Parts: sequence; C-alpha cells; structure tokens
Amino acid sequence: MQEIKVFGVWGSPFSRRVEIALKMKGLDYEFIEEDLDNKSDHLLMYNPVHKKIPVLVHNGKPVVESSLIMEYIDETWKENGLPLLPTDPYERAQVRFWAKFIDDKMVASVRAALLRRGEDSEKAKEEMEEILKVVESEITKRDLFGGEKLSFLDIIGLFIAYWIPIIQDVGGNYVLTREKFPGIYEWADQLLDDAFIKENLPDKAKLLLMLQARFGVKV
Ligand SMILES: N[C@@H](CCC(=O)N[C@@H](CS)C(=O)NCC(=O)O)C(=O)O
Repeated sequence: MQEIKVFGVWGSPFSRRVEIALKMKGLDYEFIEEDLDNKSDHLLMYNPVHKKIPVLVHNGKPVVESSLIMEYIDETWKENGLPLLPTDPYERAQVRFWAKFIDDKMVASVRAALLRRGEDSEKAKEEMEEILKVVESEITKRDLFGGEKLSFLDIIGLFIAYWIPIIQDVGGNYVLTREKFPGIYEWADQLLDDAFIKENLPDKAKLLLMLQARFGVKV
C-alpha cells in the first residue's frame, strides 16, 4: 500500500499544481497544511535546501519543486490516466523550457512589479510586460497551451491565468490587461471555465484576503 503526502498551503499556486496532477492521475493523498510563518520540522527535514512548500512525500521519500513533482507524478504513475507531458522527447523539451521560463521569469517578476510602489516598481512593471509579451506570443500559437486536453503547461500557467489577476487586485498595479494581452486572456478564460480546474482552485475572495494579509497591501 503506497503512501502519498503533500505538504502545502491551500492558496499556493505551486501546491495546487501538485494536487491537480495527483487528481488527474486519480491518486488519493493526504494534504498537510503548512504555516509558512512557523514551518514544521517535517517541512524543514524534507526540503532543507529551499524550506518551501510544496513537498510530495511518496512512501517516505520527498520530492520538491512543483514542476519536478509533476514530472515525478507523471513518470511514477504512467498507467494512470493520460500523460501530463508529451511522449515525444523534442516536445517534452519544449514543455520543460516554457515551464522553466514561467517559473524563472514570470513568477520572479510578479512581486517586484505588482506588490511594490515607486521607481523600482515602474521598472519591474516594464520588465514584466516584456515577459508577458513573450508568453502572449507562445500562447497564441496554441501548440503547447490550451489544446483539447489539459496540458502540463496549462497547469503551470494557472499562476498567470488565476493568480496574477488576483495579485494585481492586491497591489492595485495592473500589467496583465485584456487590452494588451488578448491571447493570454482567451486561453485563461477557456482554462478557468474547465469544470475540473474550477473545482480545484482556491476561492477567489478568500485568496484575495489571504494575500492582502500576507503582503500587507490594502486595496
Ligand atoms: N519554485 C518553487 C516555488 C515554491 C514557493 O515559492 N513556495 C512558497 C509558498 S507559495 C514558500 O514555500 N515560501 C516559503 C518561504 O519562502 O519561506 C516550486 O515551484 O515549488
């Protein structure tokens, strides 16, 4: 009998990626909610390098970093449901490239651009806009995002589709707008309309309150 645990936080886009991947594979798991202001000994033991959630613990062995956890889930439970990553090695490499781009560039730019004020924030907003232009051009091609079935990058991209608009409301800074990025919004609208995705996203009002409290910015 296998044991699957997820150490996470209900409102985290990274925790949700792992939960969504496990559910797509039809797997049961135990979710352990962490308090990031008072991290548990388990979290520090399982992720001693970054000390971050999410951590997947499979039969006592930890795996960290949400996109790597998704790949682990896909490889470990190959027989369960559809593959999350394409089977073709070239396509897999493309998917990994964009997942890394979103995590390294997009996620990193958001805090500086959306949750700060002043000159630095203006520069960060310009940088975020440039990164979004790259994403817009890739998403519009519809090869890797927004296909018939939910893709690996759709799940990674939920950060853009769902979290960024809410973070914009938290900070009162708007970079990702429908006018400037119609392709991203078209993809996001379709993705967020998916019944399975809707069921697995945190409540918007609750998330907004949590982010306001965490980042100390009032709307
Ligand atoms: N690249 C990581 C990011 C995970 C991450 O940023 N987790 C945040 C919560 S959303 C965290 O644990 N922060 C705690 C800290 O930085 O001390 C992933 O994809 O898993």
